[in-house]
Amino acid sequence: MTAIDAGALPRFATLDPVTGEEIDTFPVDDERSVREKVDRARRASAAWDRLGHAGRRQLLLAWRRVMARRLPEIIALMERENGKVKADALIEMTAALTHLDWAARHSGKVLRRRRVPSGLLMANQYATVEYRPFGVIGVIGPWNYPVHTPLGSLAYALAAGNAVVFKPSEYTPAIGAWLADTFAEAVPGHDVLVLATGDGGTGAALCTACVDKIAFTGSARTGARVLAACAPSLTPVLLELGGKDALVVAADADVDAAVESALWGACSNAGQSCAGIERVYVAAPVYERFLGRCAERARELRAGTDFGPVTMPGQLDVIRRHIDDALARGGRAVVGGPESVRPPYVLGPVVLADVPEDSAAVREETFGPVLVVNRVADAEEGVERANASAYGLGGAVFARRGGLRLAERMRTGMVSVNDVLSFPAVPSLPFGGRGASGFGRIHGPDGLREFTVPKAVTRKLFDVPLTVSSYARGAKDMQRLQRLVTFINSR
Ligand code: TXE
Repeated sequence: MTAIDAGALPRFATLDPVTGEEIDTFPVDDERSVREKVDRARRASAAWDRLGHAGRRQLLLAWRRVMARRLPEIIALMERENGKVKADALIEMTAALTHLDWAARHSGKVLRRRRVPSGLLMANQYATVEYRPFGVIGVIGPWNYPVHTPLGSLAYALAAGNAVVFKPSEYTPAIGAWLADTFAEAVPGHDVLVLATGDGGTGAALCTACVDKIAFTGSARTGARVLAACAPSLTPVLLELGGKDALVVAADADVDAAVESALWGACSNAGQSCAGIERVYVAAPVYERFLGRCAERARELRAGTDFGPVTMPGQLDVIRRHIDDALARGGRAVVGGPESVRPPYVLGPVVLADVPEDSAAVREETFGPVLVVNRVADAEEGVERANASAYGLGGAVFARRGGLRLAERMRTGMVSVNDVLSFPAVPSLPFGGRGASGFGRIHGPDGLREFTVPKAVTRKLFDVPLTVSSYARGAKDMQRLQRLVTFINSR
């Protein structure tokens, strides 16, 4: 982020990661301006809530239509500000619009008030549960999927009836501004998507600006900071952090299909996907075949055509360190190597084999087009090694038989069988991880509920001839209650 002092708030520039050219400048929102924006969102939130699910559905679908109409514009901006190749930008927009559509259409069904059984002892109560919006949600977004990832919070939070203050990554503020701009065009008069721009300081200010919940996507390290910043005010947080996803290839797998998926899972979006494939564990009987085919196909892929540059310059140092460390510890570079790292690109996929499990390339998030391929005795051992990670976001299994059983044993929030990265595109599925990958869920019914407070209401329908919760009760009432409890619980 380049600081430029101008006007009341300092401004920062957003740059094209390939040419280094300035794209635009944005204000660095400070504590005061963030607080003002939260107040603004709060003032708008009541009317948004009153619209109800049907009213919001119309407006959110209108937003979806505006974004669809302006698709070429955002794809060009994603290519420019984020460095994505066109295909990656289009895939991201496809998934993002699918989620917005799903959230708009399903919030009523999932969240509206419904009657629940009140039980034998409380049969005189009409019991209902309803999922009410929190009020104002602070969304702190990343740069790697600058539309799809924040929209996983924005669309679901808005559909649930909240207002949102959105702080996009300092690497993609123009894309964040485009989201706010299209919303304002589609939904005039409802100031419920308020943009705050800046770096980590602005994000930190949002955590302490009296929002009702923070939805954060980013690194595990910053996630821990967000959690600590929210602790004193007991502000709840949703944390979507990184991953070190593994693909397990069983001896009976379709090896060619597994190779294609492994390479796409590792290289799409230049490997900058929280749920990208970074490790592959291949059963010994098909290991050499997998590695040979993987090397052949990897040599055909090119940066600039098949995937874009690395968006954040500092990431190239991480990628190079992981490659160097893997080789120093006895791993083999089968395709590419340290020389593949040429700013702003990793020139082609780097395939490393037989990398010790204690290497940085196996343990830490690489976030680049680098694939570690290791041999295991069988798929069971592959799952064990996959699970020996601090992260627990997603993963994949390739097997002709028993794939679901292996998927069940993966210690992650999501798994694809005979495919990769299919779960984020299914809007009714929850997205999120465990361990160092964070907690809470976006997407699907769980993602809608994440932005709500369950509200339990009981309404007394009639008096019963047994007085318990009143001091008008007598000894007889207690005797009858005891008989009743014994009868009910002895069945
Ligand atoms: O993340 P940060 P960065 C991983 C990936 C990447 C690394 C660093 O490995 O290389 O994290 O990326 C805001 N309080 N992922 O530096 O710092 C910040 O302004 C509140 C995986 O981009 O976590 C930005 O908007 N907010 C991940 C957002 O947090 C703060 C996606 C993310 O920044 C803050 C991104 C603070 N103290 C990175 N400091 C995924 N899950 O896909 C910074 N921010």
